[in-house]
Amino acid sequence: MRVKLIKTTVREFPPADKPEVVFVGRSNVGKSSLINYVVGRNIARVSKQPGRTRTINFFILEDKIYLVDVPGYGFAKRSKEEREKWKSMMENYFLERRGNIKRVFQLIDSVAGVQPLDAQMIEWLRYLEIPFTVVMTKVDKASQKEISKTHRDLKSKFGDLKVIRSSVKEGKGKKEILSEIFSST
Ligand SMILES: Nc1nc2c(ncn2[C@@H]2O[C@H](COP(=O)(O)OP(=O)(O)OP(=O)(O)O)[C@@H](O)[C@H]2O)c(=O)[nH]1
Ligand SMILES: [Mg+2]
Repeated sequence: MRVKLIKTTVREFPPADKPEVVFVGRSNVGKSSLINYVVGRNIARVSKQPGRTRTINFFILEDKIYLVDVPGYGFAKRSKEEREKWKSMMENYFLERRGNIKRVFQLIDSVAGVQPLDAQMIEWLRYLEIPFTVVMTKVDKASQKEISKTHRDLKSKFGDLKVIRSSVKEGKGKKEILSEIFSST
């Protein structure tokens, strides 16, 4: 697929002239990896260490859609000041772009399950009325039991949500995510 990085920023966004989709979730949940997998190119930076992505990164897909990679939340080793910075950066981003954001992919680690900050994020997306789809990541690392538990938890907390299961390692979920991107934009 045709994709390129066009902007790395904390508060100055590109013109809102193309629909945009965003990948959010805990630090290390696999946002940047999933973007690379879905577009078939290593364009977003990935790391074993949480906290890799520090800025809001805009990619253009097929000259018509913004894909946005953002820093994750819940990274325990961050200072209070850094957490505050994350919060104001993300609040500013979502408030400024909410009209342009056609879909959020909310990533949830299949093994770790739904954490309090994930639940907060989902509540916030609902409050902002931004459509979102949950992606359970790293299913290759999870047992059948863990996968079902995470899925069950999601349903009991948030009702009947659309949930996509993904693994970058085993190549799962690409078709579903791409079709969600193209049908939302
Ligand atoms: N086994 C397995 N590992 C994965 C998968 N997806 C990502 N990873 C690994 O998880 C780690 C974190 O991946 P990233 O894509 O950098 O995570 P991120 O959510 O962008 O993290 P931040 O930028 O810190 O917010 C890397 O070591 C990846 O190789 C997957 O589907 N399966
Ligand atoms: Mg990242």
